[in-house]
Amino acid sequence: MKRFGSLSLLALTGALMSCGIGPIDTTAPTATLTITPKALVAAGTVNMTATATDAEGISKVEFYDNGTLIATDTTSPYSASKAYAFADNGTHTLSVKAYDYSANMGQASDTLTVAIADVNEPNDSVAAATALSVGTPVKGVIAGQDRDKDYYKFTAAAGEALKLTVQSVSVDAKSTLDPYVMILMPDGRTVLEKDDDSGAGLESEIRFNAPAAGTYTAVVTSFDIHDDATAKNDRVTNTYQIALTRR
Ligand SMILES: [Ca+2]
Ligand SMILES: [Ca+2]
Ligand SMILES: [Ca+2]
Ligand SMILES: [Ca+2]
Repeated sequence: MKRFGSLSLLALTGALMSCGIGPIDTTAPTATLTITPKALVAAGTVNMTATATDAEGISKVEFYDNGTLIATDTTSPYSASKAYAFADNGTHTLSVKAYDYSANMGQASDTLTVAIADVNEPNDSVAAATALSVGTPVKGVIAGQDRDKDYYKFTAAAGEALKLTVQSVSVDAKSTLDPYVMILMPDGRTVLEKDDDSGAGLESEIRFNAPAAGTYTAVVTSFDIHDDATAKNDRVTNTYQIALTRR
């Protein structure tokens, strides 16, 4: 039996050699990944460059962001790029998978930190409020300080029927914010209305009629900061969108 087996293997090897097919490749390619930059504090593009080597040659290199395929490159130098915006805040594992012609795969990865700042900061007082107009939503984040509050100002006519919403996961599935919002009268002190979760899920919504013509202020923060005078809630993933509409 042994003799028969080795003869068989010899015959098979001979047949493969005569067909011009070499030994079966089971060695995975080696890969490296370089990402530039490794951290983003403003919206921008990240460039990924990979090297991949294999005795048999490389058939393709795939680029992934948190496990999602973003690009495939079949020619060296292997590269890809991706634009990141506010809603991408958080940690991203960028990785490459390099394949040879026998489907062996070698991989490499690195970490990208996206912490894009709230462009409306500092908006921590009535005097520094960001302008908000009907029909034009504004995006922000409760981050950058232990107890961030974001102030927005808008004008309303007497009796004007309006709706103010502060959405978190509805507009950014990765948002960690449980929003809380308060509307101040034109004196900048008297609270007209406040809301925690009248919107979808934990999101805030206030429907109101402006009692008088003037400039009102909306103050956005997290429920934690509102509820606990010592709570700290500083996360780049505390993203939200504030919007004012007529109803
Ligand atoms: Ca190989
Ligand atoms: Ca903020
Ligand atoms: Ca602020
Ligand atoms: Ca809430």
